[in-house]
Amino acid sequence: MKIALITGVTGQDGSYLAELLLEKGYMVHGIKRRASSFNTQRIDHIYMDQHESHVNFKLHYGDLTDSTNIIRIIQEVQPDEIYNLGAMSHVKVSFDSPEYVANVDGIGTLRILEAVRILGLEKKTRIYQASTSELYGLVQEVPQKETTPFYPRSPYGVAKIYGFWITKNYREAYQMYACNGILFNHESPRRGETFVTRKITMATAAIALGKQECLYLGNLNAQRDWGHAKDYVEAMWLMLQQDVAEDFVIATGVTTYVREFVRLAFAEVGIELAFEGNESSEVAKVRACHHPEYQLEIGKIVVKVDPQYYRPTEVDLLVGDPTKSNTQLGWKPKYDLAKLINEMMQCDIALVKKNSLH
Ligand code: NDP
Ligand code: GDR
Repeated sequence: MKIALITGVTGQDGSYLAELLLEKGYMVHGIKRRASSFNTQRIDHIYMDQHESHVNFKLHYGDLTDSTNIIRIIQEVQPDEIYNLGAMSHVKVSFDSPEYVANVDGIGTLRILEAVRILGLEKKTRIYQASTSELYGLVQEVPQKETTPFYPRSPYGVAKIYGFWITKNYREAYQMYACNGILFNHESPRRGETFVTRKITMATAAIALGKQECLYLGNLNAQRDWGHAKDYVEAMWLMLQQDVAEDFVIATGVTTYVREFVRLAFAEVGIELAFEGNESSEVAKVRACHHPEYQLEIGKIVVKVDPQYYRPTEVDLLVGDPTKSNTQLGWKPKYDLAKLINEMMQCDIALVKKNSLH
């Protein structure tokens, strides 16, 4: 039985990856942070009571800022594969706590690599590092691929660039099997509520059901290459099953404006929008309602731009070229944007209805 260790197991990707590895017959260990209230909602459905006889999913308390604890857990678990998904992952918030992000997202990666080396596990343990399309930042080339130069635009992107290079350096210096997945944005019904896609689908559901008046957003002109997290964790696993460790771009190859994502989410509940104004004064009004259940007043403003959500430096356009992962890993996403938005909207409509009952 293969043994995997996942940092960030309580996050969006960690939860889908844990499910995937359990399905594949792995013994899965995850690192969770101590919090003042429960933070395991995304994995509660796969967690089994430790007193059951057959337990193949185990959680350990830990934090990427604490080397002693990282070393101790890796020593205890002796993993065949480590997936380093733990991070302060919000780009806007990284401007508010830049030193913390450097510590967790940058040095945290070093702590994992060093722990494996200190414990003499270089030949046994394969490492996946959660790198990101935020490394590309300011547009240098479109679409972005493995050879495109990096130009990060946030403390998050800068911290992750350290994680990228230290992973590559340990691969070259110590012949470790360590690779970077340069993943473009991926979403799901489990996406954190403050990322733009989930913020939109949750608000659209609440507005359609009469529980919220208006959705306030920042830059509607940003373009992102959005995929589904379920497809992307499959690529993480594939990257650790190759003969030679390499870095791969994981993307759909299709980019969409934030404004268009808003339009598509409202269209899912039969609400047609008309956008008016520009940049910081833009609004979206209801043009028509085609769903018998969700009837809003025509002309009602349901989306407004609020510049407080702008970032000091923005990443305007991301679109990945997945040719290398398509050909070398045989990876192809099963979800397109329409299917992703449909799933997120269905889940958020159900969630708002459920919460309304309490
Ligand atoms: P989430 O924000 O949903 O999850 C992040 C996870 O990291 C959570 O489990 C969180 O714990 C944990 N974490 C945060 N700080 C620490 C810390 N100091 N020590 C240990 N664990 C910590 O992110 P995603 O699942 O979306 O992303 C997974 C990884 O992939 C991240 O590294 C992210 O930067 C990267 N990435 C994500 C992309 C995306 O589009 N989703 C694209 C490219 C890269 P808690 O639950 O307690 O907060
Ligand atoms: P991103 O995701 O920064 O690409 O990072 P996010 O969903 O936060 O933003 C995407 C784009 O939407 C614009 N935007 C808003 N964003 C948020 N969060 N809230 C708003 O109200 C809003 N309005 C407009 C943003 O300006 C941006 O252009 C995500 C994270 O998962 C990272 O961890 C990961 O590395 C990258 O994707 C790839």
